[in-house]
Amino acid sequence: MKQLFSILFFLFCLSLFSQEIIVSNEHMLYAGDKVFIKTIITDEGSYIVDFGNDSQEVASKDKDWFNTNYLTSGSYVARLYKIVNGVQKIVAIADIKIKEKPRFIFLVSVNVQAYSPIKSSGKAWDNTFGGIYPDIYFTINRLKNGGEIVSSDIFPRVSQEMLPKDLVKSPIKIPILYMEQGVRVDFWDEDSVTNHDYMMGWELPAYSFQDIQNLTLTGLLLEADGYKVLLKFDFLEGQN
Ligand SMILES: [Ca+2]
Repeated sequence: MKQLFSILFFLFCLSLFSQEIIVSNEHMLYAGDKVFIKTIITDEGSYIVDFGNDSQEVASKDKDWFNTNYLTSGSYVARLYKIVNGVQKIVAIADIKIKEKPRFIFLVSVNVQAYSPIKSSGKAWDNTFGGIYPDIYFTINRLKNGGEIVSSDIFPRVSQEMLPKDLVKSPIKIPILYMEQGVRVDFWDEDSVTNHDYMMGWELPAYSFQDIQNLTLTGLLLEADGYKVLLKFDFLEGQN
């Protein structure tokens, strides 16, 4: 019984005085990105956190948030040292894995959830022999220099009842650089006889790499004038 109490007391002391290093944006760590690191220090002692990339900072109970970056991909170890009588003693470590920054992002889904049932002129999308529904496709162009990145397949006669409709059959590869410079996405009704009818478009502004990472988590909902389209992006591990 006495031994059990000793063990419990030991564990209690350990929890009270244990120090930790936590890497906050752990799910996506790319070379060159800002990496947030938090130390958990429960006493008033002097500490040094070594990020494992040749940089160190003083840490304490009151200074516990840090950011650093790792310029090349690979495995790193961050260490927290406590300074006791001038001697550094490791009290916590954290493994940090840095991935190569991808050069491409993939558009994996373009989900049309709503579109205006009539053209801006007030007429149905197609004439009587073509049916009243639009034959939808989309294009993506660079904002800079206007070059076309993709023109999708045509999805014939997409009725309101068919919604939501995904217009991506296989992932579309887009250079990160283009996303960083900005792109625009436009939706069209294909017409074989006359000019294609313009449906709706959006300008996607210049993104930072951090914004692009967020897109892969949250997608991008485009909405205006009766149109609603959800774009989903992914880095598709191993395809860069
Ligand atoms: Ca048409």
